[in-house]
Amino acid sequence: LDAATAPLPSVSKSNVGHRWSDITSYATKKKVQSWFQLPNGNWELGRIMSTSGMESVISLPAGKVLKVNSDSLIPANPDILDGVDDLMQLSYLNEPSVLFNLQYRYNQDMIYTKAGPVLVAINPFKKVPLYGNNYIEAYKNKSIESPHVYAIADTAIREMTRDEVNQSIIISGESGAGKTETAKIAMQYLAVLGGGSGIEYEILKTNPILEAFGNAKTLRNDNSSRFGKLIEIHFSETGKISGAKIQTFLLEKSGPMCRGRKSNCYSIPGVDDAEQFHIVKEALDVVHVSKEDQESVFAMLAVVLWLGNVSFTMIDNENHVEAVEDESLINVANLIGCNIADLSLALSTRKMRVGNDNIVQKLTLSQAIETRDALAKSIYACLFEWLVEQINKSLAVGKKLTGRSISILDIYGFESFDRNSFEQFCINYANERLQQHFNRHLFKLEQEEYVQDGIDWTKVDFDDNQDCLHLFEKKPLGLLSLLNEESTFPNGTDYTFANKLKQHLNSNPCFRGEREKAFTVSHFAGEVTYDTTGFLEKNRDLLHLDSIQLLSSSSCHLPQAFASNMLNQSEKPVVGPLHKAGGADSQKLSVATKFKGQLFQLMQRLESTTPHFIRCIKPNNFQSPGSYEQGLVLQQLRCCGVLEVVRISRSGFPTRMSHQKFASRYGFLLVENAAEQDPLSVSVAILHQFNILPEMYQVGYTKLFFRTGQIGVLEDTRNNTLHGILRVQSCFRGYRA
Ligand code: AOV
Ligand code: MG
Repeated sequence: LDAATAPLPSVSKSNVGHRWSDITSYATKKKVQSWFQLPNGNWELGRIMSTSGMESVISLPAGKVLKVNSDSLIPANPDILDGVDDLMQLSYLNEPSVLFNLQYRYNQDMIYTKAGPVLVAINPFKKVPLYGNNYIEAYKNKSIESPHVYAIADTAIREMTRDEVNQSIIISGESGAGKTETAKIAMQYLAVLGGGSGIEYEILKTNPILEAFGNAKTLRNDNSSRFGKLIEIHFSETGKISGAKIQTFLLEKSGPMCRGRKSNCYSIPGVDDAEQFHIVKEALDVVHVSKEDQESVFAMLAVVLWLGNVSFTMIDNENHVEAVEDESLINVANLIGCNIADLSLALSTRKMRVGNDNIVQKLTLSQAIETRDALAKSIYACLFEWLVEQINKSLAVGKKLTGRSISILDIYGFESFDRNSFEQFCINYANERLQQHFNRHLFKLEQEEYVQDGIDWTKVDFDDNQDCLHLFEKKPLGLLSLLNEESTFPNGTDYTFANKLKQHLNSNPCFRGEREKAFTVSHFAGEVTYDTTGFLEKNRDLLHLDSIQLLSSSSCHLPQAFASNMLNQSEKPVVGPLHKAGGADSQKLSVATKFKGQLFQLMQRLESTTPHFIRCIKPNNFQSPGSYEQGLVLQQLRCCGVLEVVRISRSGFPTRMSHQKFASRYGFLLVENAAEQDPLSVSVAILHQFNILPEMYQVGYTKLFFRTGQIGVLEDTRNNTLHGILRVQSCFRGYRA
């Protein structure tokens, strides 16, 4: 018992968990397990044999005995906590304990674990027997309680019905971590529980369509989403799905297109293209895209592909070119429904106004290629938007949206590659915003529970990522403003942009100028270095009016619709064929501005919902089942702030036990018989007997709230006492025999 009454380490806000040296006296008396980090970075569970001064002797599983610095040891949890389904239940919260707990579960196909209010999902990269109607039924009836996407979706439905507040399920994680699959699993649950009107079937069918047009194979994921998606599913008062609305964000158009056109990758093992094509066509039927429109859709895809084959020949010695009139050019013209000559001109010349004169400028090879690719990208982006619009029309037909909705957000996670460009810049900015939402919300919720149970609670402020957001959003001297400003300068280049950033932002702690044209941002999830090459061009995303006019001259309705869509996106549509010298076109909103606008709108919508967070984790980089790389998992847990959340929660009183449960579990340890007393009195007597310091716990109306590690100490004492009793009993039996 003396171990349990030994002085306990103080818990500071920043305390990651207990360092071994804090509880040396406890450690030496009990051969408690501890984590030891091997040279390869992995953690192994050892048992401490002895400790003297700063040195400890530990024995590792393979029979190895090591003398190590005591400070390098991190306490492990008692065995009863192996594989707990909520990380909050760990007495010692530290990285190895969390990693071990998740791995322990993962090895048994328990891929879901709670981290306090957050669901952690580890990608199994294989079919796991956790889904389907039987499971859905079981979660609905609450006959299964283990963490699951279904359980999250169920809570969302219940809270929506109970509180009449819109809900959101926010899914994040790295590329390939399983966000899109998780979103589909959540949709499946909602479709079954809210099914009946038939619209649920349409909603499920939007997935193959959006994936076919908006996903691409990348190095990290064979089926990587190149857009962010929010699907808002509406329910009627009787709990039936009444309609839905999809909003997409920032389609990375060069991605899927280049992969389709130039990747030389035409097949993926296990994927039958013909079958997938059939599924997509069926899905288009379901969401009421007519056969005729479907033909047009595939024609537009063919345009994008054929455009990639259009080539140019030199026509003078100033590098000017004209398009080669071959099969590709003819096919593009036919499919768009325009003249071959018009197409040829649109690709190789540009109409300009210089002073009062209208002139036609011939394009150089690189300008022509740029124009051709810009046209292909715009057609592709318009096609995607058009499809989303058709889907939305179908999902909302004749149905009044009720205001009772569950939104599912499937967005790209933080990306940090060897080379990071404009796309990563936007994606990471979006994640920074989402992270802020995450922090603020979880922190608030946590504190509300304390208030509800009436415990003393001084509000803890959380050091959020506002500084980094400021770096992006501040006007006029923030990353986005400076980018937009430079994009409007005719003489602005990536180089001048990078220099401006360094000039104005170097004093910002989240910013660091790098050599050449690069800069580094300290994101919530870590530092990312961006290469500004192509930033201005991608931000301007200009499509020359010649191309837009070409499309509007088309005899087919899709290209015409695209052209008017492109003109509508301009802030001040420029009428007439003429351009300012320098080649700038209509005053189009920059990509960054548009993206920021969408993001603000998204945040506003999420802000009015009760959020449920799911963090997806990728256990290895090979998309292979059964392999769990501790380092990789740890990096993601750190990145997406899972440990942070548990840690924040633990700076409060993360362990909760009802008076009743506490009294019955530890009451027998009392020296004085307390059998007659009520649970609260028994609980208080236990706390006193074990000298649990007043700052280590709080007594609420219904529960006891404990700081990190408190239950672990009591639990060990309980186990040792039970062990002692057993030993005495067996000795006694031996004596009698
Ligand atoms: P992502 O959405 O997070 O990546 P996906 O949801 O596309 O990742 O998952 C990648 C792959 O992992 C899927 O194609 C499945 O093969 C597998 N997978 C994921 N979750 C499960 C699951 N619960 N059960 C079985 N297999 C699963 V990206 O879109 O690239 O960020 O932009
Ligand atoms: Mg995805």
